[in-house]
Amino acid sequence: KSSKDHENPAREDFNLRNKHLQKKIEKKEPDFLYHLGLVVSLNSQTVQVFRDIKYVCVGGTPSRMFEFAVVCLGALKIQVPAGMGVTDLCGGHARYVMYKAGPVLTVSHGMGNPSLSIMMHEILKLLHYARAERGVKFIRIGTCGGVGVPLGTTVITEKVYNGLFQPYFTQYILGKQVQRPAILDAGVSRDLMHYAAKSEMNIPVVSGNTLCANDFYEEQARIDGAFCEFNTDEQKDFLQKCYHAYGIRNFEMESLAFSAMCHLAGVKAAVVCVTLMNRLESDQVDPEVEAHLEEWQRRPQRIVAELIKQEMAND
Ligand code: R2B
Repeated sequence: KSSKDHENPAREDFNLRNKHLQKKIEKKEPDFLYHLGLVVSLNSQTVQVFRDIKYVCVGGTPSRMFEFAVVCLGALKIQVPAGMGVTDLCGGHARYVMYKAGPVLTVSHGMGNPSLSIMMHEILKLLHYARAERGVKFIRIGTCGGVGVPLGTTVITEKVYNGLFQPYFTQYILGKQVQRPAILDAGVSRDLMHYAAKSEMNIPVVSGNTLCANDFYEEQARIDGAFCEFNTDEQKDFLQKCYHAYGIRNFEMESLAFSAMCHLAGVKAAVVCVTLMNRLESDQVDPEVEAHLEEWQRRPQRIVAELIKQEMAND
């Protein structure tokens, strides 16, 4: 660290609690971020481009994250040099895609906590090697199943629960269960809610709790999977319990690992997802939703882009 870095608290390292990684860095050994397809080391040329990142926005699909990078370029009025498109910054054979729009990094994470967690390890290390600001905000934008809210509603998550209604992400490490608190940043969520609720946005939005499942079918109380060993009364009881006893307004599959890893790294995080169905009414996405899908999927993007635009204007 330079002495200047010590003066600026925002330049503190991420909480990467890994003494082995620290040794690797001290020995100036390169690190292969295999799933991003990048070989990096502290301050190396490859990582310099990530140094000014202030927002990391993640979402399931590559195309949505490309789209969001384009949305951010527009919101921040950033011109891409002529002839240069928005290009994927991941290397060959990568499992994810990653785009940069000024201070915003948009990254795909695939489906489920395990897929997201691999991306998070490598992105956190990448930002650490780049000496990016610890004040960076992580925001997940995605789709989900709503619970008791109209289709197309955007849910901004307050608390995240696992399938046992516990607010932590469980990992099995060296044959033991390790429970990591799944904590989001109330301030970022509140700011997102503020921008989302502006009348000109015209976006139905609620703040509520999220159940993060490790499966799309049985763990989300669907009866239309290849297997189902409960009846429809049990299904209804569970869904009612989610809504009334736990304030759950949506189901998705990544917010546990996302919030727990952000909390562990000491970065602020929020989750903004649009509902494609109401689980109190159906298990499947209605084919008629197809006509609205594009506009609905843009809703979390518009809210997050507005937050970024306003914050960057006040920076
Ligand atoms: C929402 O949509 C996907 C499942 O269809 C999953 O990634 C999620 O959380």
